[in-house]
Amino acid sequence: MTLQEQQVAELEEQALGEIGQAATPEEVEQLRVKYLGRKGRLTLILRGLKDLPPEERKLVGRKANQAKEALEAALTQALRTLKEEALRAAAVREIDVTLPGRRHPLGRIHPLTRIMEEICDIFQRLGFEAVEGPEVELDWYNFEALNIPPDHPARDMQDTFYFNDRVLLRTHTSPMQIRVMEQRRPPVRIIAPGKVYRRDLDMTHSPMFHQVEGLLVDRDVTFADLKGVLTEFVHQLFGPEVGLRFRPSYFPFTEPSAEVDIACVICRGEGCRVCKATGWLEVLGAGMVHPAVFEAVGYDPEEFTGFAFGLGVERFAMLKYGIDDIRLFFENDLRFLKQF
Ligand code: 2NM
Repeated sequence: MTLQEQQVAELEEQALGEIGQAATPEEVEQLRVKYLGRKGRLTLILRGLKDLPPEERKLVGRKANQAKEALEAALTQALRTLKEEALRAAAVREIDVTLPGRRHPLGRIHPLTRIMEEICDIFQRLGFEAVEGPEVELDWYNFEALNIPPDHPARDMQDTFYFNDRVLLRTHTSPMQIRVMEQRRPPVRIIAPGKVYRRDLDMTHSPMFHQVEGLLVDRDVTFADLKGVLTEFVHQLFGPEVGLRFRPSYFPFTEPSAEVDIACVICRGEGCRVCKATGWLEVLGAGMVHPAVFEAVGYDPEEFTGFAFGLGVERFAMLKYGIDDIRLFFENDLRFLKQF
């Protein structure tokens, strides 16, 4: 081996050693310049080949070119390895398992949904089955079968959303009770929760609101059963101390009919703005199912009696949470909803 060949071999060995030691992509780049740059040590040797005698030029040239290829391969490999290590280190830094977790914003159950579930739970424990049905109803189910004659004020265009003279948005959930009675024989014990629609809008009325209506039909059902069930319901929802009173009233679908008041839950009966200084809050309508309703569904009113009741869910929620404007339930303002 000539002296020149010896030098190339040593240079290659030194360079490969240094490349193996390089700790960063920048250091690798510096080594590329040092050996293969325009004034690099191997570049200078290759450029000096032309001054060598032909025999030596051939031998040293081959050796130098092999060294150049070896260095280029080593540099590329070193760069790739270092970049992979850098990426892996960065990933470890980003997935810091010691960081406390970030909290996701939690949704909440809407106050109306909550009250609705509480109400249904109480009646379900008393043996009532919850049934749901269409909000777009037929005149028959919403009015006719409920003993509401064609000239009754409740049918007025002022109150009811009509699609045509037979099809409408239900104004109460009692149509479901007609549907169930048409399909089953007594005993019937159901509640019908859901959305209802009336042409009405102010602080205490919304064109869409929620009702729960109940129905119990069997042999020998009396007004005392009605009082017992509603008293138990009010006591479970508002507390066992709350007083009730049943006032005579009128509904086309019940006879006799009653309106049910509870002692004002705001002032405990002392008299305040919410109870208009009466000490009482009207919270339920109720009564014994009218014989004409039983006849409409094919029940014999001589064989069966029953009671029914209805309540507005928004009113209950407003009383329970002290809310004075019904529209708050439907604006979906998070400042309101977050409080529940
Ligand atoms: C009320 C008040 C009184 C009621 C009656 C019926 C049916 F279908 F059995 F006839 N369902 N709901 C009723 C009775 C509803 O809401 C204030």
